[in-house]
Amino acid sequence: MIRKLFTRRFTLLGGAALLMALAAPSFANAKTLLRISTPAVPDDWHAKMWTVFKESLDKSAPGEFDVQINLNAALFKQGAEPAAMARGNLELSTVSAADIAKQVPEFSIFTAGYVVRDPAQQQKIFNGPIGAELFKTVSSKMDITPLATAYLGTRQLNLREVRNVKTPADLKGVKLRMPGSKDWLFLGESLGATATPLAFGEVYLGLKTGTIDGQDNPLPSVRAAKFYEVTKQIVLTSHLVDGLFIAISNKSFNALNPAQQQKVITAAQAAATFNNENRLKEEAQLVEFFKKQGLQVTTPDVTAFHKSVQATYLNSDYAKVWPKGLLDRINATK
Ligand code: KDO
Repeated sequence: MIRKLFTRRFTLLGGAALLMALAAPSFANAKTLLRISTPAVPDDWHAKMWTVFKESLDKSAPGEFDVQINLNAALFKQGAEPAAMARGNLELSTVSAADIAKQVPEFSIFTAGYVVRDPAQQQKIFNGPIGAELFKTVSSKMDITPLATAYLGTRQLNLREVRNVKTPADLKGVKLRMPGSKDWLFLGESLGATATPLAFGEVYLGLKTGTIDGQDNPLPSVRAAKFYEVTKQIVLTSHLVDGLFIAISNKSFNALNPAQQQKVITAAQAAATFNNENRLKEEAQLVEFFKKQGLQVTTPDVTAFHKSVQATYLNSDYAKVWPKGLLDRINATK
């Protein structure tokens, strides 16, 4: 009798355990997969911010999301993310103004040098009516929704060999690596250099071997990607107050319920805030760091760069597709 009871209990318990085990995979499947792909290197703030995103969702929606972070362009190559998101092969990424300009030509205004004045203005532009209007177009044309604006930093020149650079004329013949799209290349040319396209992940080797003479990036990325190890000079041109937009594929976003959508937005904003605060703080300290590493940090005639770059854009086809009054509205954003 006792034995029978024991067996019965055992079977019941065993059955329950078996049921739970069988049910487990479907619990796991019930989690919404959020794959992230970025070319960012692990030590850069816009890589670390994704951990903040993940932690925020783990806290606000425990067990609801499976956030998978892929750094170093491990999942999609740099620039391929928007198409992957539109197809539904990728849920989240950061997209640049140049990525957006490929499909929303008016957005090229933010790929132009010396348009956005500083990081504070950048946040006001994209968190205000200009951002709201343009993001609506982005969503309908690209099938992705920008959720928050991350400050990537202010782009500076970084050269392999020391050079006396005061004006754009001094960059004549310099093979300057730019990210691989026409808007980026135009920016490089507008600085007076010979722009050459290369993916971010190949820049270190390019500098080391001399296939390129220099590259441009914000100082925190020069540190995180260790470009200072293979270059001798930083020229503080401050030519682009650069931003990245944390974006989600519309397919994924529309599949979420309103409460989940709000949690994803909140997580993206927390990630951007983390990035922005840390990047600004670090950016202000890095000149000293690079000097200690033996680099020459020089200041060119920024007004000369500003004037020349601005004239190049205004005389180009780019300015023709900028909506009437947009530049004035940007300039008036304080
Ligand atoms: C770069 O390739 O120089 C760039 O800074 C361009 C940005 O838009 C962005 O893709 C960034 O690289 C990567 O996230 C790596 O930091």
